[in-house]
Amino acid sequence: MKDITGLLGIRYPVLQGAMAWVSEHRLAAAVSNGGGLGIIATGAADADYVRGQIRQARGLTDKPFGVNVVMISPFADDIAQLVVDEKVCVVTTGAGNPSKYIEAMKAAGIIVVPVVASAALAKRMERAGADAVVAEGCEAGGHIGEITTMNLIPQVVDAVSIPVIAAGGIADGRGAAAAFMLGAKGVQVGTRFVCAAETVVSQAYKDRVIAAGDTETVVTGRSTGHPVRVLRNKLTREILAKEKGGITHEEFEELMSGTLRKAVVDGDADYGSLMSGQSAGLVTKIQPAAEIIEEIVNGMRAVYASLGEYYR
Ligand code: TUI
Repeated sequence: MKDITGLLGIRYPVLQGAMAWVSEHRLAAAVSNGGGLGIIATGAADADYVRGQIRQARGLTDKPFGVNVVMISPFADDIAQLVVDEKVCVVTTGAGNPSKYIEAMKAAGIIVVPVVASAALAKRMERAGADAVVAEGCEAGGHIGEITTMNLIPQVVDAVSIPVIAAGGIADGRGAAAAFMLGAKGVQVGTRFVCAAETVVSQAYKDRVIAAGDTETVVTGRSTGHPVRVLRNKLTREILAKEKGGITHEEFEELMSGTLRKAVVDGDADYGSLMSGQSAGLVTKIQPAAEIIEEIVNGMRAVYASLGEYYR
């Protein structure tokens, strides 16, 4: 079973999901140095900030790393041009359709891997020239689609010929092995890396992820068409109550503005947006990124070894 290590130039088929404010150059470099693919999140940051991040990452690793472009960012055009100018190895995209950028990125020699939440968009990405897709189920943290990973992965695998990387709900070797069973050729892990030792994430945010059980996340923004999975807190209680009463997209955006920074940087676990996937319940400690990758890979090997008993 060929995985995506050859395509991406990495040792293990494990990508670190882009997480705004969380996956800046230090985490991305640590993941790449650990044999996975680190990905710098750009969120709603401008091109100058992102250029600095790329250059600092290059100072910390000589391994390939990626940059994520968020389609709903006001700076998406600028970031798409920047990654071409900087000739970054890999670009992933999120929260929209990146078709218009793919040709220029491919011409610059970039491996382009859009994140999709449906088989229909995966097909469109293949036609537009994408090298692979990340199919992200709604167990993931942050901005999500509608379909669970268990159902999305095999349907995307059937819909396209390019490699499919699974995301959403994968935090250990068991989840990774399950994703490969569904036809994925790699996995992307987000939430567990929130608690990597190399992140700049506030201790309060990390503590909440570590303390979280299986039912600790909620989805805000469903009523306004921008569903985002986060850990429940005072902010989500107020937002969800307002959504029940009816709130416009603009009012919602106003209330949420700056709340991710509040969580990651300021450590406000009550009124910050604690983006997290449902796999928070599987995250039990802070550990170096390289150790997280090793544990996932060794866990996968253990699953495969145990399967032998039944399928030999
Ligand atoms: O993109 C994500 N997760 C995200 S993006 C994000 S934005 C942000 N938030 C706070 C601060 C700064 C930035 C937070 N979390 N995951 C990938 C993903 N993409 N999930 C779902 C989708 C998606 C959804 C709809 C992709 C395409 C789509 O429709 C495309 C179309 O037009 O058909």
